[in-house]
Amino acid sequence: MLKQISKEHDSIVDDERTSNTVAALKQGILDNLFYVLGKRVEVSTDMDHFMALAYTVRDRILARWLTTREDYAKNNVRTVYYLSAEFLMGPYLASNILNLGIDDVIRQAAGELDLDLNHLIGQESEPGLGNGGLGRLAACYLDSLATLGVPAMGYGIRYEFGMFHQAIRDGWQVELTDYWLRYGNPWEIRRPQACVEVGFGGHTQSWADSFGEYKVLWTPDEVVKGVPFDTPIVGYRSGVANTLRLWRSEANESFYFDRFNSGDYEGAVGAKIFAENISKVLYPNDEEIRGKELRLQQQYFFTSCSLQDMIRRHETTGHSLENFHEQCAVQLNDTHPSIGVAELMRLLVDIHGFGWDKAWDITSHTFNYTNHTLLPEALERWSLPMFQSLLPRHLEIIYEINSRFLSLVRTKFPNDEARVARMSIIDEHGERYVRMAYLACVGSGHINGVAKLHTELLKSDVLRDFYELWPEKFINVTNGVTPRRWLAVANPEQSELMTSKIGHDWIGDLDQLSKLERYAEDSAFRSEWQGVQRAVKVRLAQYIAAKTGISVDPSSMFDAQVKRIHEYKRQHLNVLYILTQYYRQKKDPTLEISPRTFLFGGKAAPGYFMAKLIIKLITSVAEVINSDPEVNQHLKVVFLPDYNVTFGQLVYPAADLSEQISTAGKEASGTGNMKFAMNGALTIGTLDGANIEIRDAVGHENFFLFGLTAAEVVARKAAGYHPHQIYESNGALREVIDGIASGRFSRGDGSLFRPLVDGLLNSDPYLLFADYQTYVDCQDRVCKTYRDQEAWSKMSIYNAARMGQFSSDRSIRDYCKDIWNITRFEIGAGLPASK
Ligand code: GL2
Repeated sequence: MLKQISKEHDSIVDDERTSNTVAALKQGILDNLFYVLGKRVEVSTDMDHFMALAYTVRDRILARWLTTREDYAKNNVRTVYYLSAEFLMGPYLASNILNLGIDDVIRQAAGELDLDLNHLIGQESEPGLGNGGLGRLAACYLDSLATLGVPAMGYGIRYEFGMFHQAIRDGWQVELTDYWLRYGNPWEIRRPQACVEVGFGGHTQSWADSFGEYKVLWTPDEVVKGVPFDTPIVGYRSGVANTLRLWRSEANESFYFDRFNSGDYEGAVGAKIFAENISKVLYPNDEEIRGKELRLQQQYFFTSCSLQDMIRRHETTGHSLENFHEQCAVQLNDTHPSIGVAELMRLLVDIHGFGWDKAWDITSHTFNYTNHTLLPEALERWSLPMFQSLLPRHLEIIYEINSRFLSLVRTKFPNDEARVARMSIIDEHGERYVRMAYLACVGSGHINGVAKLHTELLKSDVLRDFYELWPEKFINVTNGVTPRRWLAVANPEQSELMTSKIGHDWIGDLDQLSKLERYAEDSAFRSEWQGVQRAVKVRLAQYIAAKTGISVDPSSMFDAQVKRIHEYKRQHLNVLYILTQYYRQKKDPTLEISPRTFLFGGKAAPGYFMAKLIIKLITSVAEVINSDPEVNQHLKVVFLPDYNVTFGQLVYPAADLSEQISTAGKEASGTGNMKFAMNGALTIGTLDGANIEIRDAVGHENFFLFGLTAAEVVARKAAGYHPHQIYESNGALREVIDGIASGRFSRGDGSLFRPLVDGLLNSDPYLLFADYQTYVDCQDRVCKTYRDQEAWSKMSIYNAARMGQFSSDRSIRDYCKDIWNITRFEIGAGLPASK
């Protein structure tokens, strides 16, 4: 009976209720408003309308979501599991509408209900479940996996509080809580039946069983429940909807009530708090993880939940765990989930009864590791006592992995104990630590960097010993970004123009953009291109005025640096140039300079004093320049508060110039650099991260290059770097630095920026002074070029047309081919075959 009803229901789902006619969509919005939100039209708000529309769109996703899952199971497919502590998804509505291909009908349906689609899209607050590039990359990859029809699932944490909101008060960053779930989340579905349990603390006991086999029992102190929340990830017109499964930690009822019933009220409440805290908040530190126990709890929590879930799924499709690695390719997005290596060993050996060697064979063929950073302070390590008290069984397993691994090192490199000490997963120098990157390297089949230079530096420096041991494990996969969100959704004006010339295939195949190249020489096209750029800039200017009260001139050059605030990214180098221009203009008001609007956006980690001071410097300089009538006709400086994905969608399309000015050898790849160039911005940049590949792709003549190379940076430091000498010998630089130090930009307070100025004069670890003059000279070339709008537009078109390789579709193809061994893509009905 139930079957019968369910069949009828399916056909209704496919045909009537969720069809894509304007009438059905209108009905869907009204029904969801009434039946799901419990609101009558007359009293409904903008937020209600957004929610009703979101549910209406989700209704159109459900059938393909379930079918995708069933098809994967039926076809016995090898599946990619992308484990990431961060998924910075951005708002879903516009992207889902595009990927489903229902933009026109939805717009019409909304219009007929007197609703403005763009306005509704603007109501969605984004889930800020990531810090920056790393989390956003994970989101782009999910989009591409679904678009290419690759069986895949993202696993992470459903943080209750995401990345903080940034307000600017008196020029300083202030952090405000992000309660993104305030109005509910229309995209997710809670799946309580798929809950798992995760243990923490306690002790282990070992014994030999009746066959003489060594057995271990771990008895944790605390057991928490992981509850999955699933969100569909719709592929661009691929018929596929994959799943993002995020885990929420909750108190395990039986543990909780046991304590409660036995009168241990404090213990009961403590257990509940312990459990619920785990998925409470995202750590807002980009690239620097200090020894916070809660962070390790988070990492183990979501990794264990995910591996248990994979094993359950694997077994329910009738497979033996012996071939787990043939069906499951697990990607570690940085070291955050690398505890998974020890956890899978534990599950296989302790729970499922495998011998060590077989378990290791499965484990080391399951995982692959992506490294995302060259900064030494970002390489995670956990103090041994803390690790031991939280994960005692895992530490034993890591000791065993390490001892076997070090024997291998000794065999390969006899009589080299220094190497053995360097490579040990346990850092024995002084206080003892577990080195998570090493655990990831030992337990993974492949190790990849995220841009060519980055991978080379991993091989020659950060992971050199591992490269010498296992050169075949190392591989480069340069990052990419999804053209769906970053062009089609973010820049409808430019998209429409491109589509009018080359059709819309570029959205699913970004290499098609090369067909635009021939239009670069076409002056009629260039003037259309300029018109589009102008319209997009007007949109951003209106937004800036509304948000900050600053009026900017859309015909000035929009020069943007939006990214996390970090010394290595050198937002303050940009400020040194702005002040150089300021002094030039003050000295000679008749000086011809192209009007420029400098746009900054980005958050500083709450405990990172220098980054916060850089924000204060930018806002202070902005205050002086924007209110000085002698210069504010030519120069404007804007700090855009609370930079996030939504905001990025406004900024990337509107920029003329993209600032990618990190010290060479520090930025692993960057992905903002790609988003800007795709949208036609020209780059001023160093030879760092993916800038190098972008420059090669767009043509050296279409890229403003300056600065030391990574090798020169190292040589310069080795030779003894004296920033003070540069300051002494460069008059313009001296004037700028003295100006900052004097309090000229801080209402006379000469002490405010002292830490920043002293840091530069005395050590300047990121070599701002060494790159200062070439940066200024390069900026002068930028100004000159911008005066010739025809030349600029030509360069801009070449930039956009040559960015095909920076689509995340290309990156995902690389991962499939070189790392995951998934070769066939058949979109829709026939899915990729198993290996
Ligand atoms: C980062 C790198 O800094 C950045 O260069 C890279 O583009 C992204 C994605 O690979 O990863 N590493 C990191 O820890 N964060 C990044 O953005 N937060």
